[in-house]
Amino acid sequence: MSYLFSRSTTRPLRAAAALVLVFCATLVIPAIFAAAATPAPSVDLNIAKFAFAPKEITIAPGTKIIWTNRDETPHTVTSNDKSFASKGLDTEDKFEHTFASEGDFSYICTVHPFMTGVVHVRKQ
Ligand SMILES: [Cu+2]
Repeated sequence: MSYLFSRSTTRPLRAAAALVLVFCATLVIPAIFAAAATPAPSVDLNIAKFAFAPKEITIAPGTKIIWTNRDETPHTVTSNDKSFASKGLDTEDKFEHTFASEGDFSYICTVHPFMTGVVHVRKQ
């Protein structure tokens, strides 16, 4: 009698456990793909005619800026607080930096210090 009783109760339990597993999988699997399919936002910024273009920009935290030197002359992207600094960038060289936290980040080209730019990082 006890054998019959245990058999009749484990079956529904197993079925319930299987349902819970399937339910969790339907929640977790799409979340994994969504996370993988959402890259960090990025913004392209040019260095052209001895200027950063745009010279001033506002972005959200976590955004990556990619500078590309469009001039025939080498330039750098060097922050005044030294939180980021490129090497000398030749024509079409790129430099990227991701801004994790809020703040105002001014930068210059160390070869031509009259070239200035500023990145404002603000929650939007
Ligand atoms: Cu320069």
